[in-house]
Amino acid sequence: MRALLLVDIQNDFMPFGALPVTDGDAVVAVANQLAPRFGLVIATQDWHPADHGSFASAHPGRAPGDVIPLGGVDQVLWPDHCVQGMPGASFHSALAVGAIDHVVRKGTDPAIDSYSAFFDNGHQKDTGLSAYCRTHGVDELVVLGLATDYCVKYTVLDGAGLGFGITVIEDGCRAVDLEEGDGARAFDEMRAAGARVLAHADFV
Ligand code: VGL
Ligand code: ZN
Repeated sequence: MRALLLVDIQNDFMPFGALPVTDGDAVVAVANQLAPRFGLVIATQDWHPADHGSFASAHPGRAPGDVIPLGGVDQVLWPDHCVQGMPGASFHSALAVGAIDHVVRKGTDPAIDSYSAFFDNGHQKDTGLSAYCRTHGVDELVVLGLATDYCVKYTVLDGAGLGFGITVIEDGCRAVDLEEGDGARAFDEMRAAGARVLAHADFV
């Protein structure tokens, strides 16, 4: 069975948010169009404690965009974003949340980030998503959301590595693009890992 996986469609990743993704709000309509075509819809939320180690503010003298070691892996530092329970962590108000069957919250451990919906960035802890999918008979995931070059990419790479069939809806994703071309390169990496990349109009 296939499920739709909506990645981090949260206020702080919208153009008006704390970690703005250009045109990030364009993914909401794509999510709302596709959701009714799925028997199971899963959504992730980036869900950080206020002192999360991925926040530049947690490291005196550091600024967003700096890279430091965190939890044994290289970590890009970000502005404070998606703090648990704050408005920035909520789903975009136009997202059809009634269609969502299951929410996965990630990035809760202050000592390590979790871009992927499956594992933290050091691949030490499992979020429980793969077990949830297996329990519900899900072997195919259709993925869209924010951001292409971080949480979408690592979710897709981990999902493919776990053996799920993965389709990424290209026009349902937008990139941070810290470096120009990061989003396009992320799609190349996802394809190389075996993911299908499709426009939502071509998805059947
Ligand atoms: C994300 C940067 C930091 C994402 C989350 O959802 O892609 N990016 N936290
Ligand atoms: Zn985050």
